Amino acid sequence: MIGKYRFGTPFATDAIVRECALSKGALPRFRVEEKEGNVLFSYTLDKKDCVFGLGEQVRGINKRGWLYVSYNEDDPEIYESRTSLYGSHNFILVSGKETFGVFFDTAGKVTFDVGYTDSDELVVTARDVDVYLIEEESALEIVHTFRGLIGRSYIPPKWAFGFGQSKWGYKNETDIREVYEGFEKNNMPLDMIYMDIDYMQDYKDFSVNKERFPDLPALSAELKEKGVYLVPIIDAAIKEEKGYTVYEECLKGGYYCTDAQGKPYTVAVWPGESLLPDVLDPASRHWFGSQYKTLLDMGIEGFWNDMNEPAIFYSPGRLAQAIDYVASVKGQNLDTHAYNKVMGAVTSLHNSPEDYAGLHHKIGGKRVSHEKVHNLYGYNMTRGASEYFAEYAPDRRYLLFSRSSYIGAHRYGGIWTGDNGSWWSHLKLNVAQMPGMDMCGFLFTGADLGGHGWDTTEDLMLRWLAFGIFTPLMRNHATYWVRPQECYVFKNKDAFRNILGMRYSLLPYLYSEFVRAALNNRMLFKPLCFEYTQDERARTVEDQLLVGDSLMIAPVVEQNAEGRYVYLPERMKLIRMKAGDRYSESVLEKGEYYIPVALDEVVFFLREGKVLPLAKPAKNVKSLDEDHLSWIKFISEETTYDVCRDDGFTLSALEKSFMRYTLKP
Ligand code: MIG
Repeated sequence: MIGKYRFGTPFATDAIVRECALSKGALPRFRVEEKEGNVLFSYTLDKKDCVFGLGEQVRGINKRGWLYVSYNEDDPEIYESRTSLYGSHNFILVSGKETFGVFFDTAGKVTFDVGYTDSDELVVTARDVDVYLIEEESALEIVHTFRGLIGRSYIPPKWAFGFGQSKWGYKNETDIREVYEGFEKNNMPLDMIYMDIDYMQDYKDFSVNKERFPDLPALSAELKEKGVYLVPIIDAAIKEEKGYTVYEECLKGGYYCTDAQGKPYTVAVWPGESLLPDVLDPASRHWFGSQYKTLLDMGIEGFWNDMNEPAIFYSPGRLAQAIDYVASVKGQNLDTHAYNKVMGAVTSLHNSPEDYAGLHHKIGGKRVSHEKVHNLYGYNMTRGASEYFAEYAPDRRYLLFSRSSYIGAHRYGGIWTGDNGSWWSHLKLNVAQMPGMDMCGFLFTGADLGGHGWDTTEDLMLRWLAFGIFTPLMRNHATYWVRPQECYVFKNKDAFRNILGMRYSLLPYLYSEFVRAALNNRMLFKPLCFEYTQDERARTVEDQLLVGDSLMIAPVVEQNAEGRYVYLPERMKLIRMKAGDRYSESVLEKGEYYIPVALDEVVFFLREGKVLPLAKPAKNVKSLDEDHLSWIKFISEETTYDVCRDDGFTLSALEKSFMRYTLKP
């Protein structure tokens, strides 16, 4: 059951796909009050209530006990103290004494005080917002109804479920070949090599540096032949440079964000002074999307959209002011406060609220300040690309994922969780983020495995990969200034080969479960208590997840740990695997266990009454042999399992492409 309640005059976000009439009467369950132009929605939590959701956010699976702000933010220092990340996913599920879901659909800022100010109070602050209240029998059914409201999740091509290697700093064809050969020589599987901003000419979108990549189409074709796809990055901003066609077209068509008077609003990012395409305007969005053609024509079939919060390093006007200010104190004896003011003048330039207020979009013929619609930018950049792909090659699936997002973007692409750190705490965060993102429709997601910033270590990399083999987007990515972390640079190569190989063994299962979850608006990663609803202990489990219908995982997320404590909410079969071979399985009763987990093995749990198909480890998705599956079973009667065996590229064939297997005990 869905109720819809309107407060103020919200901008259309296009988050929902099903028309929904406004409900009569007041919003149930919440106390609603107005304060300084905002609307406050308050709900008193019972002592044992949990609050789930919020998609890509900081902290645990249960969001209770912290303050969360939906205001898309590019900040690579993801400390526990943060309140915003790159996405705004305003759906929460209160579970406990009463169970219900609420979606706050607004393009602007929303604050979720989930027992932060007062441990028993949930207070959501927004303005100009449509509130959808969803009531069903269970958490899973609430999520299902919500997902029906927001529409079907994006499904990438099958090769995108392989493993991808990335690092900021692969600057030319030689570097890319070196990565390919690193995997090839070490007999490690690989499906994608990512290209970061260095492939471009002077950081210009849709350009290729000819010296570094003399023949990108040839390179792409050659690697594809070997089963490896090149996946370039696309940044939001367009360099201002006379003669650069993309810029010239942008200017001529008026496809840019403006100031309040309608003049182009210059911002500076990687390419220096740039314009932001006004992706909130349908014509501009279409134009921006059509630019991907340049790379599509070169044989590129996958993209990652970056810097689309949008990130702004500075704007020339404000930079000039800052420089003037700094110059004005030259020669003065600065005390700490005065010195901090000087520092602040410069460090406050990026992503500044003033620039967001100054930037304007065209919406319905009117000029609207960016600050009111901030959270929709990355969403619409990705939407533009996806809508264009559908024109370019109808029915073909492309790989596309974005850094910034809002609910609705889940129909057009996946997301990655941005610039995490090579910290054990971020491996744990990665685990906790998965179900929240699933609830909000973002099924094709993953983190930078091994960590993006700071130096990783071999054990962290292995543990992270052992979790990452379960995440739909499986990519090892890092920033340029950290030590190398390609899988083949480490000492224990067998361990890496084993774990990467396991991804491919599990692919028939993971892919089938993913496609089914997407087609049926279901979750792929579930908190334990969503299935074991009567189990009080399950409600407190923050570092174990159900993956699809058959499996439970309990990743090791601590340095030097040789195993971990695991809670089994029911009888399960413990499976230990190495390189696609199961070498031990044992049935454990419901309860708490200490489970040893070696660095080079993958351990998971098969639920009772379920089966798991396995393939042999493969070099890449293209060469995966799904004609010869083996099965792990924990059944006492005949059971069926449907494996998705589509061509891996087309969209319309998916529903009819499941192959049914009948398994005997
Ligand atoms: O300002 O393109 O999150 O994955 O490597 C940094 C360089 C810009 C941020 C992305 C990261 C990428 C990096 N980008």
